[in-house]
Amino acid sequence: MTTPWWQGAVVYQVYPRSFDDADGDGVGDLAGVVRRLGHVARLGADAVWLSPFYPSPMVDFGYDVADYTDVDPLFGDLATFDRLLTEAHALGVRVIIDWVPNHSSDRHPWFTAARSSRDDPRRDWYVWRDGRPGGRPPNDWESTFGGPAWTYDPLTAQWYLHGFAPEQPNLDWSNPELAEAMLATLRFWLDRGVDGFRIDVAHEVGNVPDPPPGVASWPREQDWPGGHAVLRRVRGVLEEYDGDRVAVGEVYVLDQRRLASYVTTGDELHMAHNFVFLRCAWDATAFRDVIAEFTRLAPAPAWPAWCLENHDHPRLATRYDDDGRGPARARAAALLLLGLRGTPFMFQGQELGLPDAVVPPGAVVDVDGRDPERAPIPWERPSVAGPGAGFTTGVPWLPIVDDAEHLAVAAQRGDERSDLALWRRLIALRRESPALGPAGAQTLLEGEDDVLAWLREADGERLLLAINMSAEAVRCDLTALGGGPGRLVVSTDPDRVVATDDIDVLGLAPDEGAIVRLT
Ligand code: TEU
Repeated sequence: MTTPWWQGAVVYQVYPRSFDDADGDGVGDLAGVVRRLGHVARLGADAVWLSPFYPSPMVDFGYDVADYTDVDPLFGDLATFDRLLTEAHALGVRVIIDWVPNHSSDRHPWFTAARSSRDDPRRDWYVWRDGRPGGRPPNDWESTFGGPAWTYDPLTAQWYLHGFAPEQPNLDWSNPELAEAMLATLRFWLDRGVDGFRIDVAHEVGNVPDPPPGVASWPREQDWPGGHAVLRRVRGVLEEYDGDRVAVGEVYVLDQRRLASYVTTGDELHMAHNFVFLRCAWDATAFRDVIAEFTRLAPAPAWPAWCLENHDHPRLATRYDDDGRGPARARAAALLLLGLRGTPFMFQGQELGLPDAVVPPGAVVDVDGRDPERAPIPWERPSVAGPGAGFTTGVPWLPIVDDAEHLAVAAQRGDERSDLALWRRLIALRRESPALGPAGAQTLLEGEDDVLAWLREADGERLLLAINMSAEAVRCDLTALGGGPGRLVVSTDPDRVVATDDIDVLGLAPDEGAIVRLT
């Protein structure tokens, strides 16, 4: 069996609103993505995952979809999407798109029809229930964004379910016509040539059970039993096509046993994002335990997907910055992400070590306060390109990060000490190294508590990777760690001189990560 492309891929998440704005309206667009594909290709990424670009009222910035088979005029049109696909493929970059099967927008024509009458043929494409006496909702479930998960619709005098905003009514996958209509939207994009899908809240899709007696609240990170059957049907659609089309799920469950159940049967998701990993403290033991547990629960041929940033979470440089060490930790985290067995998913701007932007109260636009991590990419130095930092000639929809002058792509390009140079180096190494590739075995090493260390090996190549997650310098005896002498090939510390002689002891500065080629 040949290795599917996505097992060897580095996937780069593009959040189109904030990537590049080609038409100067302050919001990024697909034409902007097209003209920056070279950046993605030069970085060495193998695929992009595009966050939603569908027609949308933008209550949740595109995760409220009003048409699953078109492009919002704000982002362009289908012709621009096709151009994106063609140009990406010409550069050897695959394209994965976001698919939001759990809910649509309340402006989707399906919902407009559904709410028009209890007898409408589309009524049961959504989840309707009678309220409790006294004008109370069917139960006390809360939505992820806060407030009740039910909204009363006066015209038909029933309540509809929404796990997120009231403008995002849940679709009812137990309805066969809805299921067929949604699966047809997958075929629409597969026929156009997309390489796969990132499935939004994959764990909440499925038959919605009536509230179990006595359960008042809807637990966060709920997964529904019916969801697995839905994902099997999604997989079936992907397998109608050639080319190893891939499904990666956003499975936001914090119990790795349940998480693993989405990827171990071989007929559901190919990969699932691991939020236990994303939510780890900066602590070697915590990371080691998560990796070890997932590896045990999801052994080969199941395949891990690792990510540490996305459009919903504070960026690494900010999240791990409690003592001013965020930037160094973000660099070490690059080595973690790219050095593990599994497919790394990175978020645009992670290669620049971007922190969150400072968003003043008056500039907050997201329902869930996720604006800081969604700040636009600074392509150019503001001193050269003006306040839009090469992202836009207009007024950016969110503030640009404070230190864009030094963090901009143009400022980092050509600087060997930059984060961008480190990412390129690590991705290039990953590409040429059998040990870091899909066939590379992985062994977690026991050693210093504060050092996360692991071995990757294939075809006689042995690489030892180590990250010092403490505030003290440490010395790792390579032989004791299970290695023997070796040669330092990469350090995440820009001040470290990578010498060419063999070492027996690897010294690591606080928050430094390194790769040693064992000899
Ligand atoms: O996220 C689902 C999800 O669980 C998030 O709401 C997450 O808990 C929260 O953002 C943490 O702050 C997906 C999308 O990634 C997100 O952008 C959407 O808002 C959400 O689904 C609804 O579609």
